[in-house]
Amino acid sequence: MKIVVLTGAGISAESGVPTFRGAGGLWEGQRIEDVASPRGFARDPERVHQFYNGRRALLTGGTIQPNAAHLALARLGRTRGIELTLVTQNIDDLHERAGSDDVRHLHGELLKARCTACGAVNPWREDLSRASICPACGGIDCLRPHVVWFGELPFGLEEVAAAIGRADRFVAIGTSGRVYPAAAFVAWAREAGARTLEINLEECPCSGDFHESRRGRAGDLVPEWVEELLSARKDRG
Ligand code: BV8
Repeated sequence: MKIVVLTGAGISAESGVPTFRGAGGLWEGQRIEDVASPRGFARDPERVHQFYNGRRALLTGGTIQPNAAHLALARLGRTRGIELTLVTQNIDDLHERAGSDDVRHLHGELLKARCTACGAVNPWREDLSRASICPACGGIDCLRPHVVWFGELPFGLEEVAAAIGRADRFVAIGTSGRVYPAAAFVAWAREAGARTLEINLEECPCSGDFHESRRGRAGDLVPEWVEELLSARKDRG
C-alpha cells in the first residue's frame, strides 16, 4: 500500500512546539512578510535571525521531545508492505528523532544554515547572525536559515507530486491547509484516486476536500489510525 502523509505544526504542538496560527502562534505579533520572506530578510536580517534563533534554541534546549504521533508514523514507515512518503511542512527534527527516515522537509529545516555565497548547506544548532561564518567558504554575513520563505519554491516538490500521483491513501495531520502548494495536495490526491483523511483538532478551509475527517489531538488519533490500518492488514492476511 502506498501512503503519503503530510504533517503540519499541529503534529508537534503536543511536543511543545508552537503552531503558527491561533492563540500564542508564531505569527502572532509578527507580520509574516517581515520574518518569513526574502524581502523581510533583506530589509532586517537580524530581526529574521532572532525569529529563527528563538525557535532553534527551543528545539535544541532539551525540553522538546517527539510525541506519540511522531512515533506512530515511524512505526508505519517501518512496516513491510507499506510504502510511506512522509512529507512535513515543519522545520523541526521530531520525525527524525522519532525514527522516521527519508523525511521530506517541504519548507526546509531549522537545524541547517545555507550560505548565500557558496550555496553550501551546513548543520547549525547555534544562533545565526550576520557575524556567522560559512564553514565551507569562510564567507561572513552570508548565512541564512535553510527554510523556504513565502515566494520561494518548496523543496522536493516534484518528487512529492509524483508520490501523491501514485498514492492509495493521503493523510494530512495537524495542518491548517492555508499555505500552498501543500494545501492543494489533497486535491491532487483525490484526482489520483487516493482515499483522503484529515486528522486535526479543528475544521479548516479545506476540511471539506477530504473523504474523512477525524477531530482530536494528533497524539491520540495518529497512533489509533496506524493501529487500525495495520490490524486491518493483518486480518486480511
Ligand atoms: C510558493 C517557513 C511559488 C519556515 C512557511 C494566493 C493563493 C495561493 C497561493 C498563494 C497566494 N498568495 C501567495 C501564495 C503562495 C504562498 C501562500 O500559500 N501564501 C498563503 C499565505 C496564501 N506560498 C508560498 O509562497 C510557497 N511558495 O508558492 O512558491 C514559486 C513557484 C516558482 C518559483 C518560485 C516560487 C512557500 C510557502 C512556504 C512558506 N513558509 N514556513 C518556517 O518559518 O517555519 S509556511 C508556515 O505555515 C509553515 O511552514 C507551515 O508550512 C505553514 C502552514 O502552517 P501549518 O503547519 O498548517 O500550521 P498552522 O499553525 O497554520 O496550523 C496548525 C494546525 O494544527 C491547525 O489546523 C490546528 O487546528 C492544528 N492543531 C493544533 N494542535 C493540534 C492540531 N491538530 C492535531 N493535534 C493537535 N494537538
